[in-house]
Amino acid sequence: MVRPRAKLRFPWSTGRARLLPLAVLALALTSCSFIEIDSPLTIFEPAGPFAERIDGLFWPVFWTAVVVFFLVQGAILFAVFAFRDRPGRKEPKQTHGNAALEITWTVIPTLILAVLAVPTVQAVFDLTKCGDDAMVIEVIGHQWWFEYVYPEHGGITTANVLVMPEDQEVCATMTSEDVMHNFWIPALNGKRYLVPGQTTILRLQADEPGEYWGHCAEFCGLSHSLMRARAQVVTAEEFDAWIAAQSQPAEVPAEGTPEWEGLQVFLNKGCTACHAVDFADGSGVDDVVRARGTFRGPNLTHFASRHVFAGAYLPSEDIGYDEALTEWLANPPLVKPGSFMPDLGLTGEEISDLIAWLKSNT
Ligand code: HEC
Ligand SMILES: [Cu+2]
Repeated sequence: MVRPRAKLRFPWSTGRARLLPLAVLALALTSCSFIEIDSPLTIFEPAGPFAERIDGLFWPVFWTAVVVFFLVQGAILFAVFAFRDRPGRKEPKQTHGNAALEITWTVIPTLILAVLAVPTVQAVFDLTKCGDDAMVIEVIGHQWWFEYVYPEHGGITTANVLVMPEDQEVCATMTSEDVMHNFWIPALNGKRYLVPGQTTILRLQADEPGEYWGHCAEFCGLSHSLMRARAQVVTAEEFDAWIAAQSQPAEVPAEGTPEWEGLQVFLNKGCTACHAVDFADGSGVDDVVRARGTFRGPNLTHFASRHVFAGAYLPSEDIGYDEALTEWLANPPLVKPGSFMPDLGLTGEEISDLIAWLKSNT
């Protein structure tokens, strides 16, 4: 029997619509971060052993998938074209089920998955436990900034920028003070949750000094998209110098200077309800270190040494440091939606004095 043949017309087989598949492909490709080399959150530039471990799993799995994809799609296309209906062709023999074929196409994927599972499971276990020589740094998630505490270095407390030495494993010991967050510095390792009331760990290590960007990877509220992380990897000597500098208490500025005026604003406008600054005993300023475990903002003792603030979101490409700080102090929730630092109704002069004082906290 010769069946009548309908001419197939797909919407994309006519006119300008022919470009549609191309446009879809282009759109799909733009989502591949490796095309844009500058992308700070690319997973394709591992910078240390733990990220390399994951990268080393990714590529074999990827290429296996590529081979399977082309074999399967090739077989489908071959069947479609080789056995297509043609004038004069007889209806082929109809079959149902083929035990040998079905067992083959079940066993082969099972074997592939079993082989890939061995290094995968090994890596999962290896990345779950920190090494014995790792340096512990606590990472505490807040809406919307990361706090870092160095328990092996006198409990130095900082925010936004995780300073760590090169070639040294850091055991990030992580928790959250509010909702779930997720710490992710793609060049150094995969993602791991920060869970309130629990401690999770993440191994971090970088081979070279440099700046590695990260981001909170769990939707955690209004300003989740502005909750960034940054690892500043330095040489061992630079790290020791940083520890020494951060261990110093904050200095009390000379009376009458703008810095001193700024400190007065800080002490008298309610800032100390949320922000700690570590002054030396007997410095004449009350030691305003707050107990941990309560609601708090970033420790401001060495604020200016961090160069970024508000969850490493500011300053940004289009707004400089002083300008960003002015906008921040004038109305934080306007800059960072939902921010728990309120608009404290500061005057222009109070803000400029505060900035002078904040910038002297190096
Ligand atoms: C109710 C609590 C609260 C009060 C009061 C408060 N802040 Fe904040 N502050 C925060 C929180 C929370 C953040 C972090 C916000 C973020 O990044 O999302 C912050 C961030 C900051 C930052 C950026 C710090 C960094 O490293 O990211 C500065 C500077 C700052 N506050 C200064 C002040 C000053 C000055 C005052 C007083 C005029 C003040 N804050 C009052 C809660 C508060
Ligand atoms: Cu978060």
